[in-house]
Amino acid sequence: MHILSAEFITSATRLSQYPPADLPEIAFAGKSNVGKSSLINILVNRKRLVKTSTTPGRTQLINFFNINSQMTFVDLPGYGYAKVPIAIQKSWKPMIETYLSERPTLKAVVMIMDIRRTPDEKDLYLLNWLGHHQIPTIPILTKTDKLKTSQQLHQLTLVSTTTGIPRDQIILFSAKTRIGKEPIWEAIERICHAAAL
Ligand SMILES: Nc1nc2c(ncn2[C@@H]2O[C@H](COP(=O)(O)OP(=O)(O)OP(=O)(O)O)[C@@H](O)[C@H]2O)c(=O)[nH]1
Ligand SMILES: [Mg+2]
Repeated sequence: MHILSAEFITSATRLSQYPPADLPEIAFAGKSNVGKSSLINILVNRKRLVKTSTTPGRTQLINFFNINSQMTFVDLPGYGYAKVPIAIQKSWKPMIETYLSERPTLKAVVMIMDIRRTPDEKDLYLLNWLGHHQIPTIPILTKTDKLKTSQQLHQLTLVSTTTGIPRDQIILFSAKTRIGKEPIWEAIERICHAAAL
């Protein structure tokens, strides 16, 4: 994908604040601090289109980005960080589930997990929820630069077993080395293309 433009559109918490649903949309989901915003920046070749942070729970709104006037990327707030105020933690579920179930142009969710961790009940809940609602899911294991190749393969097997996702469908990624960038774009373009038919 050749990126000509990548621009912030708006932030939202409620349905009434979403921008018009006029382009195929890809959402990025995962735990707080897992690297969602970093992954989006790499995909669109921008250093700081999306704010990243070492403080987990920074992205607390649904952020919409226009990519090439061709598709919309949506950076979803991360879940599962204990230090986020309880009121915000509680608002996460309805906020995300409303977005995921009510957005007519949503084509796929890029589901990002840390390669060093075993998916927990929150990850599994979201994966099941997406499957139940028949929303295509692109599973990513990120921060691969933190592990040796042999450890990466070990974790890949573990994640595949825990989630039930076949090994060959899980994409290994690193925002540091940029490995996995092309396979993620291919998966996104395949889904957008298929949805357009
Ligand atoms: N080594 C390494 N660090 C990464 C990678 N991806 C992200 N990080 C770091 O992880 C931290 C969190 O990254 P973000 O992209 O802000 O994570 P996020 O999922 O958007 O976080 P929230 O918005 O708080 O939910 C930052 O310090 C990033 O630099 C990666 O692939 N490798
Ligand atoms: Mg973020």
